Amino acid sequence: MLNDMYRSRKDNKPQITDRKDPVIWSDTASGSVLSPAQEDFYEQNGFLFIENVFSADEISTLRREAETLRQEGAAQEDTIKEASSNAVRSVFRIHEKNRTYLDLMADDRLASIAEHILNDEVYIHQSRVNFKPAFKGKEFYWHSDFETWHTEDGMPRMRALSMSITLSENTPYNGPLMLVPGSHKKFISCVGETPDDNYKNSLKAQKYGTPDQESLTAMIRKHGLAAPTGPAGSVLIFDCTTLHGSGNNITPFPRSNAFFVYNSMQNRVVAPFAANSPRPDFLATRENIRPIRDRKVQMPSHFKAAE
Ligand code: 6CS
Ligand code: FE
Repeated sequence: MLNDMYRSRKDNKPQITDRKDPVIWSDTASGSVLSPAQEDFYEQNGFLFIENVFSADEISTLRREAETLRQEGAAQEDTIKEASSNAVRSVFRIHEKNRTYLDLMADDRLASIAEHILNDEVYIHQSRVNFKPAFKGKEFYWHSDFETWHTEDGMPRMRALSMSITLSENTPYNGPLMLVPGSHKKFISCVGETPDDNYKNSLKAQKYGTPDQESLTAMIRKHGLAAPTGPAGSVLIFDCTTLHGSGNNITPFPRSNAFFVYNSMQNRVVAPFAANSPRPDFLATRENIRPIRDRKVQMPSHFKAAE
């Protein structure tokens, strides 16, 4: 068993410890696709919001394909419904089910940034569309993605990041993703052993692996909150450990975002650090891990390619 550098869900009280990994793994002076100011902002805050990365035409294609995934997914295990309605909350492994999203994951506007920050070839640990539908889109409570990916998926180090592509306008009103700037420099351990098959509940409403209110209050009092908003076609890049969450969407306007989680090929998942068994492949790629540039990344035969 690899040394557990980030203990969580094993003790009866929470602990805030320092991050043991770099935020930007490459020498920031060398050939970055980000400006020095963008690099500095990301290193210090643990996220970076870039507006208007994709054109209106590209976004309308992405929205059309997301709608296809939403309708097709209805009865599949990788489609999660809201707890309080039949509305679709998330569809996972979009890069395996749809040619448009398979191409998007390797789009240079995304992949080259991930490869630079993680200083390695990368693969997709997880992909999804979170629909946060009008009126019915429910919260994603405060959490650090890495705490779950480490304890339940077996991700060893903090050498992964998420890219969220806004498929609809993210406004201050329709449940924008909120982040705690600078929280990625600390690791908050959580209390409470992981129940078996936890994902069957956590993807609807996360209860295990969420920071205690005292730690959250301390972090938010110290660092404040940010809720980047902007037009469809923007990209939010955030470190695997940055604390984030989002509230209910009670407006008539959906807040649908596509997410790709890029993980370094040197940080492939091993056995879970605090769960009895690994989560299914649609949540954490485990079989057939290949760099995204290896275009032989085939869609599994059981998914038909989008036209
Ligand atoms: O458990 C996970 O992997 C997912 N849960 C949340 C709330 N964010 C990251 C990821 O989608
Ligand atoms: Fe998350």
